[in-house]
Amino acid sequence: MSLLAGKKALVFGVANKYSIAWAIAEMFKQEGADVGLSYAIPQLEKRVQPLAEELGVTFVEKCDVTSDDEIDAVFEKAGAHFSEIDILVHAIAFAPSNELEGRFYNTSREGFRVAMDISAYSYVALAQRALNLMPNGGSMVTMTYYGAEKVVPHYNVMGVAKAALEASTRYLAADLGPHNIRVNAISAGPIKTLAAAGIAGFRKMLGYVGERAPLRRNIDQEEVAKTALWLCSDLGSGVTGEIVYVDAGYHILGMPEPPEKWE
Ligand code: NAD
Ligand code: 0WE
Repeated sequence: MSLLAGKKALVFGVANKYSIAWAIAEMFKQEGADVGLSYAIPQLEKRVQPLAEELGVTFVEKCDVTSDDEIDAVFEKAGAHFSEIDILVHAIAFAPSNELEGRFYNTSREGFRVAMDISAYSYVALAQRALNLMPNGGSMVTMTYYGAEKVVPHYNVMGVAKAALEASTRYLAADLGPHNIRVNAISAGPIKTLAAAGIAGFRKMLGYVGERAPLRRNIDQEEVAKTALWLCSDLGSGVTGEIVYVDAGYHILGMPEPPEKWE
């Protein structure tokens, strides 16, 4: 098929083989794209480098998105390596772990700032640099979650940050549309990745959602990657500013089916 033949993609957010970003990188490579990878901290190099080699990816750079200098440096290197890019993938989120337990009203000023900076502003920061490498247009995609729109217990300040991320997706789409750059977000159902591993009760949450979602199951990284593929290929040419759900339909429910007859 080779839906991305001749395309160049920069993928941010690979931590290990379970990362959504990794599934997207694999699929993009399989569809003919030239892929570059970026990871957050030096300790991840030993995880990401072998994955990159497995794919034959030679552009692997560290970038902590809290640093404008590191973002500038990685895009300078990307410009030297790729000269132009067609695709930006943003699969990054972080809130201090103490903010993802207890009540939202206890959110600290610092926890709010960090969650917003890393999980929402970073998409804007990467987009403004990517724009300079996309003279012929392109496509950008980020990862969001339903906790942006409805209250999900303990998602707390991450829900607020995802709401900002989704609004940023729309403002970026409006600004970059005239440059023939499309900007979208994928709202994924829960998946057991590193970012989910530390969450108390995550397995129970997977069970709850999987039993009630219209498709009566959970989704996986590959299904997210397939949607990233159509959004970033010519198949998505008319779509921008959109939040696309890859959640087995969970978000359409107003009230889940009762387990048995109610009367
Ligand atoms: P993951 O832990 O594999 O990926 C999160 C990435 O964010 C990691 O690679 C981490 O290094 C990176 N990151 C954190 N702080 C950073 C910083 N300062 N600079 C650069 N990178 C930084 O987990 P994942 O589930 O693949 O998460 C990817 C995205 O998908 C996140 O935006 C997450 O919110 C979103 N998402 C996840 C789920 C889920 O259930 N796993 C559901 C919906 C959306
Ligand atoms: O976006 C996410 C998780 C993002 C995340 C995860 C962590 C864990 C480790 C952000 N910051 C941190 N900080 C850490 O220290 N998801 C959509 C997965 C997720 O996380 C939840 C969920 C779901 C779903 C947290 C509480 C409730 C539900």
